[in-house]
Amino acid sequence: MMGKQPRGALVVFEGIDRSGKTSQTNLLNGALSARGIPSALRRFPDRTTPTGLLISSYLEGQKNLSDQVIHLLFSSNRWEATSEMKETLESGTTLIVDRYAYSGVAYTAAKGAADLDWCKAPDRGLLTPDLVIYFDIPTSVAASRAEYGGERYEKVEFQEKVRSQFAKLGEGDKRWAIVDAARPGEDIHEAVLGLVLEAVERAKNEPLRED
Ligand code: T5A
Ligand code: NA
Repeated sequence: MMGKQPRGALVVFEGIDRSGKTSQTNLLNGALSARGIPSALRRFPDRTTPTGLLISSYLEGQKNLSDQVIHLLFSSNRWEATSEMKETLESGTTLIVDRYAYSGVAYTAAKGAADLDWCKAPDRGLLTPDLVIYFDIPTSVAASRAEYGGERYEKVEFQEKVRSQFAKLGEGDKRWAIVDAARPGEDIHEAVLGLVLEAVERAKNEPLRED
């Protein structure tokens, strides 16, 4: 009898602005394809959906929303994608996700407007990542890579607060892997690929969780 298709892994990339997530997620997607491992890319916020359009105009400074409202919109933007993500994973495709709920918590908590429990609550029940790759980088290095544009969060002092929130979120989480993202791209890619290949194997024998 034919066995059921093993599921894909849910791999999430997190880090402050300009830490290199988009460059590395693209490289990774190509490397998995080259190995015959089915994979797909996704990024949050997905600016193309109705909630994404609101989020985008908030980030561009065209729209003001309270800290609570924007937090819940970011979370809704993830919930909107959940059933499609689940189908993709169950069809055997590994999902490479550029930002997820950890960004949601870290950026809002960095504003000091709400406690951690409140920040985490709306994302409870989302698909649980098999691996979270956290790109650790000093804010000064990230800021020097390319000029910060005009978006709301692109200020060194704020990014510093986000970075300390990320560090706290990863503490004690077995799925959290810290990658030094201040290195040349090829070195980062090599580290990432090793972690992801392991996660793809592990995911084959573990049920998909939603917690
Ligand atoms: N947000 C997001 C929340 O507040 N709550 C949430 O729930 C979510 C999901 C989204 C903003 O919203 C916040 C977080 C963000 O502030 P975005 O559109 O996702 O914004 O933007 P970012 O993810 O911040 O994307 P960036 O473009 O800023 O950064 P990346 O993707 O981390 O970096 P990347 O790959 O684009 O690289 C940046 C530059 O550095 C160079 C690249 O060529 C590029 O110029 N570079 C390197 N240079 C030297 N060495 C390397 N190793 C390099 N890697 C890349
Ligand atoms: Na990006």
